[in-house]
Amino acid sequence: MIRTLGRVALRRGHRGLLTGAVRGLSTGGLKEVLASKIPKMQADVKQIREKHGQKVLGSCTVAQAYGGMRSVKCMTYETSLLDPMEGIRFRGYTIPECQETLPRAKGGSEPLPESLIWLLLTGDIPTEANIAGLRKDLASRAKVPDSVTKIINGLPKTMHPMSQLAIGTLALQEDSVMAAEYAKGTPKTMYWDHYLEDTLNIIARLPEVAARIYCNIYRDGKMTPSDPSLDMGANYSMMMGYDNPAFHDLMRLYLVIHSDHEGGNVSAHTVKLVGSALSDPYLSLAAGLNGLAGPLHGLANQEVLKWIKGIKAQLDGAEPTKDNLTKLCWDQLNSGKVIPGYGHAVLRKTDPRYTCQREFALKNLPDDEMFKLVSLLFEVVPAVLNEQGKVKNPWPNVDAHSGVLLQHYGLVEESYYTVMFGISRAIGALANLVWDRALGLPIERPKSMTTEAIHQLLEAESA
Ligand code: CMX
Repeated sequence: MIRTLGRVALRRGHRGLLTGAVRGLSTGGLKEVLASKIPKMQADVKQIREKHGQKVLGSCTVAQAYGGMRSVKCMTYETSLLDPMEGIRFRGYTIPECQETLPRAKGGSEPLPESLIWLLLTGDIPTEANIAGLRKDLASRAKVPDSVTKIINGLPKTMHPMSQLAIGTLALQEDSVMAAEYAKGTPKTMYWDHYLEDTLNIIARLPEVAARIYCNIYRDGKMTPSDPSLDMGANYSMMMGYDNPAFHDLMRLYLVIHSDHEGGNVSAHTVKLVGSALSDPYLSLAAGLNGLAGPLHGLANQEVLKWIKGIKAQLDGAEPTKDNLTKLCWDQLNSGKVIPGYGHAVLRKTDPRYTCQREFALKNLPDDEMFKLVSLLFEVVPAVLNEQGKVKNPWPNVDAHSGVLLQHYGLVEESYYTVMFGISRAIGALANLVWDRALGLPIERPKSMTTEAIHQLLEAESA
């Protein structure tokens, strides 16, 4: 099949793609699909750049330059797009549409993460056969080298799980196809192929690295061996010691919804930025994970659970009410802290990633005490934040809900939560990175200004 595709590519004159299509492992049909789509997309982007290169997408004000570049349209990102009111679309599909359309595990009710990997990489809803091929391919890549396991096992148990995940990702880098091929002088037309190989190897291996970190820190190092015949959600859960099918379904949902949130967020943009220097996917992802580990970004899921546990402790057995929760929210704000899990730099409505987790809870754990607390906070926090009058978006984001679901099934160690976010974010950010290389995007280099230079600009304009 791969050879046939190679011949077709040669006939069409895609010499770079020919070599791309014939090298390495079969990817369960995935590489073939990409190889057929990339030339069309390359031609489309070439035409847009030639014909409309001077069209202005947006401007950048002084306020935006000092203000975290909010809303400045200055990059492309192919795998997802975020609308402030509607929320995320993965390759054009909303979360409810993904839940409806993407293939599920037998007996499960949430989309398979493998189906999202296919969707993000190709833009197509996969068939069952596509998924079977991809799972087989990922299984063939899943072995984590002993040297990597040794490095993870040697880390102090007190080191934060996110630091361990970044180290584990870097330890895997020794196997980078891109790094090895670049050293040999691979042509540019092959970059996407090498990035795809690395991406699939990372996606296949990272769950075991993450599960080992979990078991080392919280379970005396006893890890259930990987069973690559299971889907990614079930296998990752089992390796961590969770055999409840409902938890496996939650894990599938978790891995799908955290995967991608367009290109401007800290983790996705870091992966894109670092990758633009042709740093291989391991190096790029490790950098992105370090951004995800910040409390205003992915670490917020840890902070939410800590905060909610603190609320419970302060209530000291008293029934949570709108009144006592309102007071505790003000205490949090008045102590100079943010309310974790609320607000967003782009969204201006409740995050659909929050909503789908709430629906999961309503279906599976409606009587959970912590879920009831989170639900009551949903009624209280937006009013408090609105009254405070600073936030642009008082509504909950993805992190306001995830921990409460996990703790229901026994995963109570909140310092681990961001690791799971990282496993998922790897899927989206790396899928986009493959396309960045396929489209030949150059190294990123936006212009910065000093305050002195801004003064000079203003003086020149007023002269
Ligand atoms: N609690 C208290 N204050 C908040 C707030 C919150 N949840 N969200 C925003 N604010 C404050 C900001 O700190 C800012 O205050 P200053 O003017 O004093 O600096 C002001 O409101 C305006 O901020 P904004 O424009 O509404 O929000 P930003 O785009 O600057 O920041 C975010 C977005 C997510 C960092 C912010 O809402 C926040 O800190 N939320 C809590 C942390 C969190 O949940 N992060 C996870 C986001 C999702 C993710 O990436 O995983």
